[in-house]
Amino acid sequence: EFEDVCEQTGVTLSRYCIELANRGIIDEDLSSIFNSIREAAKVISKLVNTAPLKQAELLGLQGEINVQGEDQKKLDVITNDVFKNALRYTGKMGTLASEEEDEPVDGARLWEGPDGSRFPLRSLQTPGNTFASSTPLDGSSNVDAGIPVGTIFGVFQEPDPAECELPDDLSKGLSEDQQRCLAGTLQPGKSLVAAGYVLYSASTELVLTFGQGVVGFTLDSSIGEFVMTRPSIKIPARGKIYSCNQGNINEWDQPMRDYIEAIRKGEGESKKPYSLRYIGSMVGDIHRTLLYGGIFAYPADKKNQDGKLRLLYEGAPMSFIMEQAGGKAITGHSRVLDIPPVGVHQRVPVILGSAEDVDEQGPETAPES
Ligand code: AHM
Repeated sequence: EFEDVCEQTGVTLSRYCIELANRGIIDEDLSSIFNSIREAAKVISKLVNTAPLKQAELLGLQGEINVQGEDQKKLDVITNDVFKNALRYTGKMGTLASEEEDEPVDGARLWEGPDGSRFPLRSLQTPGNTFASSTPLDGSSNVDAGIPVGTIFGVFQEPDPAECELPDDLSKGLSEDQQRCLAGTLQPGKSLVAAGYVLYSASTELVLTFGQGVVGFTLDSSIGEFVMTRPSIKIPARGKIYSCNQGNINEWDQPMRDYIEAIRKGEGESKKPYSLRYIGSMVGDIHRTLLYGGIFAYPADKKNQDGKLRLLYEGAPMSFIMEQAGGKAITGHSRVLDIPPVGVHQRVPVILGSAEDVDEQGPETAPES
């Protein structure tokens, strides 16, 4: 009977996670975290799809400014709550660092339900906590116009305490628990155990990696399930599309300007002129780059010396996915996944995509095997 069901639905994300857990590729905690991410993604997809019909409730500004000085949209705040609460109720999450939270949220606190009931969440004293980082609604400046947006997430396991001493200036004034929270949160991308994104577009696409290749699912809303549509995503070795905010070209350094000018005119290594495609939604721009090949860049510029994108919950998860698909991800100087974060909302220049395109742009930074 079970097989009949699978024949009708295809391989659902739930089944995929159960099978990986049965084979010991992921543990039950990670499987449970992904159950929550899946449910949150369905809710966010519904919110984004129906937002134009509920303008007063869902569209426009919240009237708050987040810790990075950006206006928060109503949907930024709502989707952050959806994502946070979905993860909290698993009882498996130690800490969540989010674009929309000034500081990492401690999953160890008792969580109070709307009726006053209190849910025990995993205590930070329990070894093997999970640390998650997320941008619940990336590209939200696009959302009022119905342009594609996304969710990005990364999952870390609790590091060995011996290996995660915080520098003095970061640990000053923090309790022991807070220090553990911060040390678990500030891990380099190469320590990610899973990462993924959800693209809310003409279809809702969920792409993930557990460090063994990249797999894509599409939401079948008739059955409310993510169904596997791309069992193994591999980025082409070279593409012919570049994706960046070319309006910033005068702010970039000379090598970046020269590179973009060269590929635009067909004077790059491939000798073919590249097309420009840029949505201004990282998830959409990277999804296209992953499937069609080419290069996506948000480089450092004169105004933003560290670029615009955030390391923990944008740059690192996307770089992990890109490398797992056979591509590369660099800052212009080094491999993004090697950078140890020193702040939760730290920014990083990101240049990622097809291996040959990234090599042409920057120094060779072969991923560690
Ligand atoms: P946002 O979520 O506030 O819209 O900012 C994040 C987005 C990324 O999705 C995208 O890559 C970048 O900002 C676009 O920035 P710009 O408008 O400077 O090109």
